[in-house]
Amino acid sequence: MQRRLPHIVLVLILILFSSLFTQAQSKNQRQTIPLHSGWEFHQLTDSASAEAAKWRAAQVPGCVHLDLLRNKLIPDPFYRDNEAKLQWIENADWEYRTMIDATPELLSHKSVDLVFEGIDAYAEVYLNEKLVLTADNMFREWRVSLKPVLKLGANQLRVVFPSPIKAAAKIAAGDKWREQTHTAEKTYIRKAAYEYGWDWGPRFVTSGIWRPVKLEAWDAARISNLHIQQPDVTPKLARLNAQVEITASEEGSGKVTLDYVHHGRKVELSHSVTLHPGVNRVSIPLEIDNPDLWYPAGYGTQPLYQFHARLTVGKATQDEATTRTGLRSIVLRRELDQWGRSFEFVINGIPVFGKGADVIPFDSFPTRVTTEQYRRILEAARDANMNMIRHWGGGYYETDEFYNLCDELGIMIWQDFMFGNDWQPGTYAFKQNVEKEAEHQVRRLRDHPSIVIWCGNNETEEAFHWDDREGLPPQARLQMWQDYLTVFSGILDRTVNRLTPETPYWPSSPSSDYEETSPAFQSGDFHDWSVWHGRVPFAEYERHFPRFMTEYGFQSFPEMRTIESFTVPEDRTSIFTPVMLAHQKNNQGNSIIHDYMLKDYSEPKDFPMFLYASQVLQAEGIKIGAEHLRRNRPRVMGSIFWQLNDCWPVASWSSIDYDGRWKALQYYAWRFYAPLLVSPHLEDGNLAVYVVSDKTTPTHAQLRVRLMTLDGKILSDNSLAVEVPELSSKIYFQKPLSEFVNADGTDAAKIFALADLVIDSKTVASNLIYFVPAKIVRLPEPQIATDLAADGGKYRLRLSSKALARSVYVSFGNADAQISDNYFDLIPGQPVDITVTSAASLDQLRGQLKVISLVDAFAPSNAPGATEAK
Ligand code: BMA
Repeated sequence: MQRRLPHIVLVLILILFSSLFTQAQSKNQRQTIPLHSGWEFHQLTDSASAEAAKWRAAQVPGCVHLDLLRNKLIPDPFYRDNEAKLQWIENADWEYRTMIDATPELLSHKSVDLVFEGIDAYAEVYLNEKLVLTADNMFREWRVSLKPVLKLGANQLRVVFPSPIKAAAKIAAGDKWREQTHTAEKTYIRKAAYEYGWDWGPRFVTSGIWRPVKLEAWDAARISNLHIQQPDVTPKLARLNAQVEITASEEGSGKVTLDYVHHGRKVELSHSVTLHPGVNRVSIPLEIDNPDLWYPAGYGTQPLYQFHARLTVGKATQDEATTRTGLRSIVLRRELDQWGRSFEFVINGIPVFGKGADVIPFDSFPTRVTTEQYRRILEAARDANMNMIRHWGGGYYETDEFYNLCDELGIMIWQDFMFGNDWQPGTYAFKQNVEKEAEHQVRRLRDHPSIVIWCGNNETEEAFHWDDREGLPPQARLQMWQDYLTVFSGILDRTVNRLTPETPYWPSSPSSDYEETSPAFQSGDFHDWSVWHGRVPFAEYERHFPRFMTEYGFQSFPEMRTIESFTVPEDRTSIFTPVMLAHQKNNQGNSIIHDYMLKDYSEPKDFPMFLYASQVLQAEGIKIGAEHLRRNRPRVMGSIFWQLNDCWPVASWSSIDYDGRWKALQYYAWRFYAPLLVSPHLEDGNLAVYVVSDKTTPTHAQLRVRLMTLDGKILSDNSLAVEVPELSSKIYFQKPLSEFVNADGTDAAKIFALADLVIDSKTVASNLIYFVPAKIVRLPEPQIATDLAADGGKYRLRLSSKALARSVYVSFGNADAQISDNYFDLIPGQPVDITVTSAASLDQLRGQLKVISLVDAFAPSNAPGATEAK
């Protein structure tokens, strides 16, 4: 028998070999060392008390406000009216520090860089008391070589944040034009605009190392960027270029190996490179036959390709990089047509109607946003049949995680550069700063297939006419406009074109690309604020025909559970209590809601009912706008309402509140953004029933149109077979109103029309319409019957009603329950089943179940229609 080495010896030998091997490998390979531990912070001012000046534990990435909160030095910033009490923080100076342990191994590398993926925003960075960096832009990556300053052993890294308010004022003072242009001081530091407060957000001007910070040690060369350019993508063939950017410290020759997997097979390509000190660019052309194309949600799947690049110089691997992308072609089609110039996104050859909402930051303090929050909100967008969001310019460029999720969910992104409303400085230094920011962000984000457009700013083009700028001396105005064009139709446009030529660029939202001086709805995108800011009725939406709508909205309150999170009972007596007003950031916002409420319905009977009715008011209003926009495809090719989410608990235009709870609008969006929409509409003295299809194949269906009394009597019932072409909107049923309204002397306030689209006996879309304004309709007490039963691991709730019940709202008190539908209409005689998912028992749920509908929001004597019906 042969002698065998004992098992343990074999294992030891293996370990020894593999460690030798990894050491040999890592000797020259770029090393990344996160610097997230050991941080401390304190307030830095002469007058600071000993207590404030004490060093305390800090979290990096993070910010001053969260560190103060964690150390219990401030109360919860979102609670009641605490915001006002915390304004001192922005005027103080702050300091952070940690230690870097430089080992001989670290110092043996040719280069050791300190890399901040983001610093908010004005900061001075010292290593061992030597100033190594001054940062003034939270949207840039900052990289400095520490090699000359690092010493063996302990090194102190210190980051000083002077008050951003004072730092900005100092820089602004250096701009000789400022007196004439009235450019706001804060804009001289590139910092998220919403930190200074917005009409939905509190003011928390914070400071901090808000993105990861690390050391990067490398030798001959490192891969500084990997990008997959997609010059020509068709279903048959994708012609791509892998662009590998290599930063080298010395002359040399190397090899780049690129690999990816296609249809289960690994493909590997190699390319020799001659390296020179500095930046080297390598382009590796590749072709993928029958590529798996990436589609927006609703149009196909979202396959993603992972590309991996390895750089070797001599025998040693110097660096590796990966990037993930989806293959698709994008055209922003802008062709002359009978209405002006089209504005439609054509993805893989399909003109896609953009359906969605504007997205604002997920929190006033971005570093605490969790993966769950991103998922919850973005999946909710997808679940509500949205295929596009506009990532609004007053916040910050989101995390990789956010964009990855959008890629996976098929949510297209209209990506603003981060300029929100304010006029921007025109100094040369500012422009250079912006160019570097754009270069960094576009390079960082360009492989995300979800980004279908880059846009210069939010409403800055419009802002030229604000704040009495019309009255400025002509010479100043000319200079300002010149500066504007340099940034938004020069620098940013060029940067996008250079770095991601397949992605369209648009100068501003809204804009007509300078084709219109005032909105004529012929060209470009539009923000419709006639409703809300202009205080006109919701019906006004139907008078506007933008080619692409990027903002329109109406506020509502979050539901009671969310309100309870920041209030005490005395705050919850009316929408006008001081704390409720502190959580309303739009001037007069609660009064605007109240005015519309009285105009469209009447006074809700109490505070909880006001919250509910405000959500219905919002949802019904936006529904008018959204259906109008969809009915008008292809003239209109996008409906992005303001806004999807909140950054704190507040009364706002959002459809999902800060706690992630869906408002009525989110459920309504699910219906009005469905791929098949049936939309009854009163026009030219007719009842016209449209069917809108976003499907890419024709639909055969039955269209059923019924005229009913509010208490359930069917007055007429029409059914017709319809053949709905793909990607279309058309009227399929039309009748003069006189036939409905005057028939049998029927009172117009007591009837409604119901349109259903039925495929294989299944109703796939349903919608109703009154013949008079909602205020005149006197809804009967519906007496909703409920039946809650266990059903598999879930529950089934059956609801039925003898009379029309509008916006039926099901809740389970404090029990957490997921409800498959809510804020829906109950048609008399047509029971509805919804699924309830909850950990609570059947008895608990039964005990807490509450079902209300619109009539319940008003006292009977005061209900809509009460006076008219007498
Ligand atoms: C537009 C947006 C936001 C704002 C919203 C509501 O101006 O771009 O700036 O929050 O309207 O007023």
